[in-house]
Amino acid sequence: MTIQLHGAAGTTCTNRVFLVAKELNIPVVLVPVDFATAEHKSEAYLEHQPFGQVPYIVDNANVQQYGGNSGLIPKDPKKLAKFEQAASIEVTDFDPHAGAIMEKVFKAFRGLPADETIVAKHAELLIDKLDAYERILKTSKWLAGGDLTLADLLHLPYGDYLTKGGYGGLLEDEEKRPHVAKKSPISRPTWQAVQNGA
Ligand SMILES: N[C@@H](CCC(=O)N[C@@H](CS)C(=O)NCC(=O)O)C(=O)O
Repeated sequence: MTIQLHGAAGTTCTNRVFLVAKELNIPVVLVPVDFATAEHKSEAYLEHQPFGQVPYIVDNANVQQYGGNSGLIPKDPKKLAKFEQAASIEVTDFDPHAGAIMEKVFKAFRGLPADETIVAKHAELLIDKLDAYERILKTSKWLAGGDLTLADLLHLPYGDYLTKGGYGGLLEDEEKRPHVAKKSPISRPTWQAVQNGA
């Protein structure tokens, strides 16, 4: 049975799972969750995702079997440690700031004004963080070393909202952060497919 991805198209967390499924050639079908009616907060939904967040997947097979040899999560202990570090950097140093800027886009969807002071503060903090990314990528092909890992892919959906929020220049500044600008996996066909909803 095809795996069901219960999520909201266009949300970063849904797109992350969608992207990884595509990288691993796993067929998934998107089952839309209606944010407008707060379906993700309904009792029925909370049985699957106790935090009332998207996405969750329904898979009758064993989820662990996927991606085992894909290299997206390295097996070698040293490479695994580097991967854990890179994934942690994404979650703690990138997502909170990109996420705050992303709120601007989501508020605009709902016709609400963004708190520009908060957005500007996080953009400022993000610049510092991206300088650190530049230091990493100056000597490393990808975030966790010589091979592309899940950590590099995790970057894309939030990065996309930086662009949509008018802050894409931070990622594309070839003068200030040439390695960040050049080493993005943004051109991967799988990411293009996710963006096209395919
Ligand atoms: N750890 C969860 C986080 C999921 C998450 O934060 N989802 C957001 C969308 S990107 C959400 O559903 N937000 C709505 C809410 O929290 O009410 C995951 O990675 O799947």
